[in-house]
Amino acid sequence: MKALIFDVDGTLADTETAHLQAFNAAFAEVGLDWCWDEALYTRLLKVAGGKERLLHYWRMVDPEEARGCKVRETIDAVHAIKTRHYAERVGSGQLPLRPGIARLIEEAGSAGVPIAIATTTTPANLDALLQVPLGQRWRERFAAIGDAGTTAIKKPAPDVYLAVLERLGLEAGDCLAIEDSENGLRAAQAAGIATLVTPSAYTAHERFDGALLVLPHLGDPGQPLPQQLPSAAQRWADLGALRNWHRGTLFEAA
Ligand code: XBP
Ligand code: MG
Repeated sequence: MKALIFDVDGTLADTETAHLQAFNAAFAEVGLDWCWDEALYTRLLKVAGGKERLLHYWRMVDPEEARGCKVRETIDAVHAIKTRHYAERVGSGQLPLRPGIARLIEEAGSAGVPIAIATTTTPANLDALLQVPLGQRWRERFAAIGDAGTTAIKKPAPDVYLAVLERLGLEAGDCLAIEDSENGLRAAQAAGIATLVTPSAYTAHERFDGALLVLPHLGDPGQPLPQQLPSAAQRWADLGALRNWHRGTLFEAA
């Protein structure tokens, strides 16, 4: 295992409630009578990408209007407002990283293992989410960053993972992806990358066939996983455990 590739939303942090609130704040600000609840948003999350999600919903509620000439312009404008609201919600670090994320980033840095990001979210959201927990110079810690600014075609297409592999100069078989959703798992699998899934509340109901392993989260010494991990002596996923799982020694004696 030569590199770790992290998804962002739902994986680095449980961000989707903040995204949902930001979408609803944008609808209110522009006077749209749309208001998404968690049940609807959970369904809409099957469409990766906020702009794509907005168009999908518009076509659901008003197919005729969603064919209008100003649709693209309107979606871009609403999404820009949503992105501003999202930054206001997460920009001062009120959204913590999920268990084990900061630890694994530190472990990889100390071991000289490159880490990367492969996300469908808007680049500005990365700065808002990561500049407090990982510091102002957080970008320097990642060998490659693939996001909605670098890759237009969203998950479950493999494009963002293929772009990150190219930037890393590594083969798919040399990397491990960490994801939270079925879309993300399918994107990484389509790129040939073994994937560990840590579902979020929004994706716990999804199917993760073919995942290397599915865990509630990565755990930390202070927040151990409820059960012993395969071929790991402790109840949190550290670099050694990821290496074993990537190498395929999932169920060797610990
Ligand atoms: C999850 C997504 C994103 C976010 C919203 O991204 O699909 O669209 O829900 O962010 P990830 P935008 O690949 O990190 O799980 O509105 O900026 O798209
Ligand atoms: Mg995700």
